[in-house]
Formats: sequence, structure tokens, C-alpha cells
Amino acid sequence: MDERRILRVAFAALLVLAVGSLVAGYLAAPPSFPERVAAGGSVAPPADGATVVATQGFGAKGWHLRFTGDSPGELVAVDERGDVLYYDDEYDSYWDVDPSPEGDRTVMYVASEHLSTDECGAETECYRNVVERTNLSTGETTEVYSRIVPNGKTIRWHDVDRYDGKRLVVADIHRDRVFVVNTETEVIEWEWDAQSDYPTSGGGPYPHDWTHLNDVEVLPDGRIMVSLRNQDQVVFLDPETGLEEGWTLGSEDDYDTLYEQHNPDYIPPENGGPAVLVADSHNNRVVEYGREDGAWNRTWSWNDSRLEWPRDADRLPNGHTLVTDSNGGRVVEVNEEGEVVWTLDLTLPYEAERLGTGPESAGGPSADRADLPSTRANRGGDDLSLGSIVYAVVPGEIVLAVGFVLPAWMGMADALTLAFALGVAALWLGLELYWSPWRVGLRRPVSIRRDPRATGRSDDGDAEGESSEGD
Ligand SMILES: [Ca+2]
Ligand SMILES: [Ca+2]
Ligand SMILES: [Ca+2]
Ligand SMILES: [Ca+2]
Repeated sequence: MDERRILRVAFAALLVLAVGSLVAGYLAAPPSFPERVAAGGSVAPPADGATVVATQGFGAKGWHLRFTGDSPGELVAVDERGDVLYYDDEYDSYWDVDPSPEGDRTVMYVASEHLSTDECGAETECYRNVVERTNLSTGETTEVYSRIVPNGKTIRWHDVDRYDGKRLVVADIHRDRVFVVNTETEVIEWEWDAQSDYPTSGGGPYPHDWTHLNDVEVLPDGRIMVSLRNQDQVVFLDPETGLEEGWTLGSEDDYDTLYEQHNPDYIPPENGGPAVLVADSHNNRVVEYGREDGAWNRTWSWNDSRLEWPRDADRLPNGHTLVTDSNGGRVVEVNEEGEVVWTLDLTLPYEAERLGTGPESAGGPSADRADLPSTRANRGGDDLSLGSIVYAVVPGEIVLAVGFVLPAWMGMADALTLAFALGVAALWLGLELYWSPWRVGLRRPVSIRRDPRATGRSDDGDAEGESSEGD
């Protein structure tokens, strides 16, 4: 009996410590955006232009809000000094954003929103993918294009780019294709379906999340570059003849090259290319490959000890790189030496643009041209952080999945404390059930009875069946 008491006191003490640590973690968490920037201090020193960031949010509207008080998804712009220029959280998730030729502070972005069965006019829920143009100074917003898609695992468009004055090119993640649509006539004038060149046995589960086609870019030479995330490759399409196989960067499961990448940017020969700057997301690094003699060679790579699941990198005209660190919760500007010279903290950013520098890496030099040295912070080596240990032990996909479910204020230490507390509670509960005179039997079909041995007498009122189940 004394052993039980000692164990109970120990369990209670551990739980009190764990809960106390979690409460302290919650109270110490920095305020969420934009209050954090309004409070000052998260952006320094002044940048060379305004920065606009799209953040993803967490699934259906309100879901994340209910649990954490954070807004679902945001379109955020800050000026050179970090003061908030524009803030909107109308949609559940914001994805690609690009500067628009319509004005210095006008952007075009793709966002998505969850719709109820009533709004869908159907028996199932659905989503709306919407492309809008907003003047960040005046707030004036125009819808450019939108489409309803059925609810499913991977249906929210991550990237839509301008093709010309009236056409858009859409990375249609829902149907594993790229299409060019005329927004005046709404006619789809061109499309490439990944099934015409790739077996459905590769990539992710077909058809629900087969390619996870997450990015498209129209190149200055007229070709179209596409990111097939689940095939770990970036492909080049000739609008007339289709896939240019000799140009493909990466191959499936060749994780040394790319591992479920996002947002490849093409750097043309006039800027020191051909080169492709890629957020190599699952490898927790940003990489650049240069093309020489018909082959891709890695010419640059960058990470620091905090970088976790980057999903965008833009080479700026001054040779710096603007990196969107999704799970690290920040957008950073990295100089030629790989040092972070500017930071904006926010929750689960998807991608960022520095206004005045062209879309993505349009005005930036290749790593070769800018003579950038690679830097590598070793997660598992001299920097023995909690994060590095967790990444060494737990598969990256599981860390990601858990990160999506937990509230934004929880860091790695809080998540481990929560897991520990749940483990202690489960163990305690299991032991209490084991010690309890009340046994749960699984016969005919479920019955609860008092174990006669516990009190030394049989209780006919509760007893069921003729023999004890045993331990
Ligand atoms: Ca963009
Ligand atoms: Ca794009
Ligand atoms: Ca980019
Ligand atoms: Ca970008």
C-alpha cells in the first residue's frame, strides 16, 4: 500500500511540474502578429524596402482560432522599418503572393477558404480558391479569378502566377496539372497534366495527394517551370512540345538533391544562370543548383540552427536572400556571408516578397555570379539543441504533423513536456485501473464487476459470470 502512495505522490508531483512548465511557457510566449510588431523589436535593422508575407493558418476557418486565439491565415505587409502597412485575415490560408505591375504597392495573391455545405449547395463541404489583387496602401481589392473545389486532402492552390495582362498560370495541386486561363473569357487555353509524363505509382498517394504540385513559374524564354513536391523534382515544360526531360532537377527519393521542395526560382543566364534557387523544405535548407554542360550542380546552400521547413527563398538584386522559414516562424534576410541581417517573426509563413525587387528572384544574381559561400549549421553536431535531438530521433513527417496540431505558442520543449505529462497520466491511470477492485471484463459483451478477492466477499448484485477473469 505504501508503494502505491509513494507512486501516487510521485505521479502528482511530476504532473504539477509539467503543467507548471506549460503554463510558464504559455505566459512567456511572445504576442502574436501584428501586436508583436506593434510592440516593437522584432524587425531590425531597417530593410531596403517593404516586405509582404502570406501565412498559411491551420485548416478550416476558426479551428485554429478556437484553440489558440491566433488568426487562421494572414496577408501581412511591413514597411522598411517594420511598421505594419497592411493586414488582412479574411481567408483561411494565404499562399503565393507576388508584386503586381499595376502599382508599386499592389500585389496579387492566391488564398483559400472553407465553405459550409449550405454555401456549397451540396451535401459535402467545399473550398474556394481565389486569386485577388490588392493595393496595400489603399486596401482596394479586386477579385481576378476563383474556383470552387470539392473538400479533400490536397485541393488548395499554392501558386498562381501572372502569364500576361489577362492570363494566369495556375499550379493546380487539386488535379495534378498546370493550366493557363484567360481571365476575361474564363477559357483554359493550355494545360499540362502530370499524368501524361509520370506514373501514378510514384509520388504520394494517387489521386488524393499524388504530385502535390505546389509551384509554377513562367521563364523569360517562354518555358514553364513546375515543382512536383512529392516526386522531389523540378521540371521544365516547353509550351509546344511538353516535358524537357534533360532539364529535370532532382529525382524521386534522391533526397541528397531535393526533399519535398517548395518554390523553385529560375535565375536566367543574364543574371549568372541558368540556376534554380529552391527551398529544400524537408532537408531544412535552401539550395541553389547551377546548370553546366547539361547537368545540375549544387552551387550554394544555406541554413542556420533555427531553420525548419523553409518554403520560399528569393535572391534579391543586392545578392542577399529572403528566406521564409515556415516552422521556424520567421522571414529572414540573409546577406552574402550567410548572416541573418533582418528578421520578421510570424506564425507559419508560406512565402514572402520584398517589394521593389521584382517577383521572386527576378532581379537577383546567381550564387556563382555573386560569389556566395555556402554555410551550414549542423543541427546534430556542435549545436546540440533540443530540436536537433528530436529531428535525429523522430521522422521529419511526424514532427511536422505534430507541429500542425499544436498551438502556435508551443515550442519544442513545451511539446516534449506535454508528451511527457500525457505519458505520466496514462501510466498513472493504467496503474489505478490495475489496482482498482473494479475490473473491466470484455465478455458478453462488456461487463463491470467487483473482484471478489479485493474485499474477500462476493457481491452478487454486481457479479456477473461465474469465474474471475484473472489478472
Ligand atoms: Ca511569390
Ligand atoms: Ca510562382
Ligand atoms: Ca522564391
Ligand atoms: Ca517569394
